[in-house]
Amino acid sequence: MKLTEAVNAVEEALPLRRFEHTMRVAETAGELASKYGGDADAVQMAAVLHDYAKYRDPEEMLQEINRSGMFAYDIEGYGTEILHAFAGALLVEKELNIRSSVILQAIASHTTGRAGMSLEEKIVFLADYIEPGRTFPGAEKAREASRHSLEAGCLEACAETIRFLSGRRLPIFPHTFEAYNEFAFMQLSER
Ligand code: DGI
Ligand code: FE
Ligand code: FE
Repeated sequence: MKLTEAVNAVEEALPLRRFEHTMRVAETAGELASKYGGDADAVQMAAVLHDYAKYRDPEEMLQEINRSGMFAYDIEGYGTEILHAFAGALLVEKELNIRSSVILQAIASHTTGRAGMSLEEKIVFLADYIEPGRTFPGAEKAREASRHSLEAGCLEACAETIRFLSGRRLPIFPHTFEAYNEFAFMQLSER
């Protein structure tokens, strides 16, 4: 699939505001890829498709995820917000015939992150967090850190997400903690 075809597919799948967010994520991801490297084409494609499943029915997404065997444990209790990332990867493979594991993995981890993210995954994860339309607390700090390194930016994004969720006493997906720890260890070893 060509990038322009992917743009058309998400324009159809998403309301305008979400489509505009998607385009800003793609632009931000492009900037990060030119600064930090990675497969720029894969990064672009993953950024364009990252929220493809955002407006699907949570029950259907959960079924899709459970059927895939992607997780050995039940992820239902972590809430519906994280489902679109995992389901998105499964659905772009199924519906849009995307086969690149680099692209699929970057879509799957864009919400929760995970330990051991590839360069491309880190870029999409961070771009989603710092695109210019993001005004929540922590976005500016993550933007600032991302000028220093990709990992420093990801650390801010993980830390703020954990703060946000724990502040609301919401469950936090283990991948987010694992990603946070990896980036925190890295930061410590640099001091
Ligand atoms: O899809 P976007 O809005 O562009 O951004 P996103 O994919 O990062 O989703 C953000 C939402 O996901 C936000 O409401 C917080 C939620 N979220 C992120 N990580 C976790 C989480 N929710 C739970 N319960 N656990 C997580 O680890
Ligand atoms: Fe998302
Ligand atoms: Fe997004």
